[in-house]
This record gives sequence, structure tokens and C-alpha cells, in this order.
Amino acid sequence: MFLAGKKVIKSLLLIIILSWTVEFNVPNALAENSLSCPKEMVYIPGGNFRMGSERNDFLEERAVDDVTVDSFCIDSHEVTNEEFSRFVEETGYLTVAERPLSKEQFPDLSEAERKPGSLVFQPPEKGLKEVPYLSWWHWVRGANWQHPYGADSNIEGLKNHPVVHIAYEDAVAYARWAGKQLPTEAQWEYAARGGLQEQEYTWGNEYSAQKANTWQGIFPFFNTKKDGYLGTAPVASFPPNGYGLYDLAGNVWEWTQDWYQVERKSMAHQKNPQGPNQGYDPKKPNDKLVHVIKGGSHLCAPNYCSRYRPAARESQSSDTGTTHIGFRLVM
Ligand SMILES: [Ca+2]
Repeated sequence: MFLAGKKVIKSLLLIIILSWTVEFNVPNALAENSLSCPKEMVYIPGGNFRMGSERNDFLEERAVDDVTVDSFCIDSHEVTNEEFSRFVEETGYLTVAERPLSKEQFPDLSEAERKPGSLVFQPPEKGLKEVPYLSWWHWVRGANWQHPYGADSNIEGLKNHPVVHIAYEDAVAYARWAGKQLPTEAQWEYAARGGLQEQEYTWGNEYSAQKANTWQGIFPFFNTKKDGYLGTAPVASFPPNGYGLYDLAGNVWEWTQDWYQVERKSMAHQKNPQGPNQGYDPKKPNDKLVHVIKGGSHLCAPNYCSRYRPAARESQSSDTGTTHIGFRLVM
């Protein structure tokens, strides 16, 4: 009896030890994976997801594909002015918006007209009820990441805001310096979905002005600021998604490394798809250098753009930053 009892106790102990091992091994493995990402990044476990949407009003999002991505680390928030400042201080890098326009690309412009600048959003004059499409974008001399609204503006008090007026090559230069890369469209969308499957938004299926920095009111005429912000918001001002990532909807658009085509190349059953071999958007027929940007911005409203959804995508000319385009990186 005593011996048998001893055996039982031994077996029980073994079971307890084994379950201990099991219980503690799993979190350890996860913790190790999380630790392999730098502290400003989040570990995204690889897996399958349904990429794209079947919406008829956004044909470029079609169709829904089963896509697989490997595990990766991604910045928890958009790259901020403070982070970008460190890069510029160390390297002396000059962004595209800070360089004069090239004579080759703009032979008809005078030297004065080719002075550096960038596109700044300006709402139409009060009282107007109709304005031409895209007329809210103004070329402002002296506008760049350090002077978002022109030479007279600055980024004092905006160190935690996303850096803007970032062209594709600026993002790539920063990524090289940081030892990271721009995400592929598939990585970006997988991360944005936060573990949810086929949901409209990063948080679920219901639109909410409190969940992301978007435009409330009728774009471009008035913004009720129901979400508290007219322009960019400090990163992480809104709740994170299921992976603990901030502002994948709204705030600023984010560059991806994929070339843009309206008809998205089928990515069905692909692992780590890289997108098409070249870019083309019929809206910008003379510009073949168009990349996919994701997430929408503070200028996206229910009546215009409404691309604060993981499936949404837009084309952007590589050399054009503007007040509402930034980025985040992966590794
Ligand atoms: Ca964003």
C-alpha cells in the first residue's frame, strides 16, 4: 500500500512537473519572440488571413484572397517627428521636399518656381458649397517635415506627431538607417486587422469617430472635430488594435513597398506576396512610380475617401509627400 501510494505521489509529481513545464514553456516561447523585436516594435505572429474586400464601390480592393505571411516585427506607431529628427541629426539627410525641383522633370518652370516645397491641405474658402476635385491641395514653397504648413510653421509641440511630407525615398532612407524595411501591403494589412477576420475596420464592423483620427463633417468644407483633432494627432491617441498597434486607421497614410495597380494582382494562396512588378494608376497615367499607401488619414471622411479600413488602398506618386502621408516600418 505504502509503496503503491509512493508511486501515485511520484506519478502525480511527474504530472505536476510536466504540466508546469508545458504551462511555462508556451509563454516563454512567446516572450522570447516578443523580446526579439526592439522595444518600439510589436511581434506579429505569422498566419493566414483574408486580404482585400468585395466592395463594389472600391474596385481596387477586390477580390478577397487567402494570404499567408511569416512572423515579423512592426512599429507600434507611425514614425514621429522626434524619431525622424534623430535620423536627420545623425545623417544630415535632406528630404525630397527640401530639395529644389529638378530641371529635367520640370523644364518649363523657372528657377524661382523650382524652389523646394510640398503639397499642403487647405480647406476651401468659407461659404463655398462646391469646389473642383483635389483643389484643396496647394503647393506651398518651404513646406516640408520641419515646416508642415510652410516656412512660417514649425513642429514645436509636435514631437509625438507622425512625421509628414515624406516621399517614398525618404521613408526608404530612414528605414536603411534604422535597419528596418517598409512593410509589404500584405504585412501592413495583416497587422492592421489585429487578428480579426474580414472585419470592415481595425476594431470591428461599426464605424466610430472615437476609434481613429479621421474627418468628421462634410469634407473638405467643415470638420466638427468630434474626435478632438483637426490635423494630425499625437501617435497612440486612439485605442490600439488587437495586436497593440496604433493609428493603422487614420492619422496619416502610410507607405508600403508594393507598387500600385488598380487591379490588385491575385495574391490568392501566396506566402509573403510582394505585389506587382511595376506601378500604374490610370488616374496618373504619366507616373509609373506609384506605390500603395494604406490606412487613410485625418482627411478621410465618411463622404470622401473613407479609406480608414484595412482593405482600403490608394496610389501615391513616389516623389510626393503632403501633409497627410507618413510611414511605419517592419523587420
Ligand atoms: Ca495611419
